[in-house]
Amino acid sequence: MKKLVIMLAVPLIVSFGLLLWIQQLNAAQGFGGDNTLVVYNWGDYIDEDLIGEFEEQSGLKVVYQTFDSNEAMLTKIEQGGTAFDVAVPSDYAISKMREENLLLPIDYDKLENFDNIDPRFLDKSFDPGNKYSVPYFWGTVGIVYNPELVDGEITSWNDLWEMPLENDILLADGTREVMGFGLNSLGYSLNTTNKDELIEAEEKLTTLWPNIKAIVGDEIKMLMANREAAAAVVWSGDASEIMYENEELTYVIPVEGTNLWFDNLVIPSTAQNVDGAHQFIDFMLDAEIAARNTDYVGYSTPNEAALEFLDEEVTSDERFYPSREVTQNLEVYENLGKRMNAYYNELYLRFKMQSK
Ligand code: N2P
Repeated sequence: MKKLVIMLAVPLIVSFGLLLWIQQLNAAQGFGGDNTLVVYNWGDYIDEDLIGEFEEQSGLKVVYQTFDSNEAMLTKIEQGGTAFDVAVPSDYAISKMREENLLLPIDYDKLENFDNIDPRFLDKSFDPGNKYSVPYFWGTVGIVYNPELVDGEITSWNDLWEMPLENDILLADGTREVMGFGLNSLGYSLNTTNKDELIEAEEKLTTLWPNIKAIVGDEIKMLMANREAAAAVVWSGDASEIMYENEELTYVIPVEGTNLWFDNLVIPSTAQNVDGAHQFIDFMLDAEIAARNTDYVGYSTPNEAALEFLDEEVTSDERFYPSREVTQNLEVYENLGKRMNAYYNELYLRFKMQSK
């Protein structure tokens, strides 16, 4: 009898396990569906408790995947074979995805909480009328540094070259970010398409290698908190997150200017659960949910209604919530087209290969 039970149970358990495994795999590979929602976001860019709460509220199972650059996210979606229902590209990547018909329009009848967004963050040139995207976080690129480890005050990109910072700088690994500060340090636009300027920027960046300790991803926050480096080129939200625990650190928007960026929620055209995607976007737009998410990830929220739930010390800090006067002098990345993007990537790679 025992034998018979085992004989019957084993194949049953195996096939049940196999079924579950196939379901998970399908969702991850992009064969989502009505009960699943596949979300593709930057690493360290959500309070993961909120995913569970959304699942409970919506009855949907969220398959959550992350990327670490717009370029990686774009390549994956462009290649096809995925079924992300929600993704979080930045400005210039949104414009590129729009051009390539990779996005579905947002159905505003399905969003109750959209009015929570500060109009300052709407109707940008990368998505006029917000036809395809809803603001998620925004910020700048700048320098976070530890005044105890730096001899003097850092105010400019050129300080990275000129101050005694040997083997003491970390860089966030991003083509536009690194090429951008190289260009800005020379007084050029970070959207230049002038090849001479680009080559000059790449050559100047190469001379920074003696000061560069490493080019890294999200671990930049941990490394700075552990005093592994004196300064780092980071997105403002990463600086704010590090500084929350390590008050001696500070963040500066360099005097030569920098990038102002916007990350928005979009629905890729291959989505299998468009209704669920809208539910998720609306959930993230709720004032209290947005406040909790902001508090957790440390980035700046475009959700005006969320501000009242946040620490005023943070939301009134001009380093992280710079005023219009400051942001109007900063540059948003433009979509430079396939060939120019490839050229930026090529130069960035060449710079990286010359590490000491
Ligand atoms: C979060 C990265 C945010 C990217 N880890 C800024 N566009």
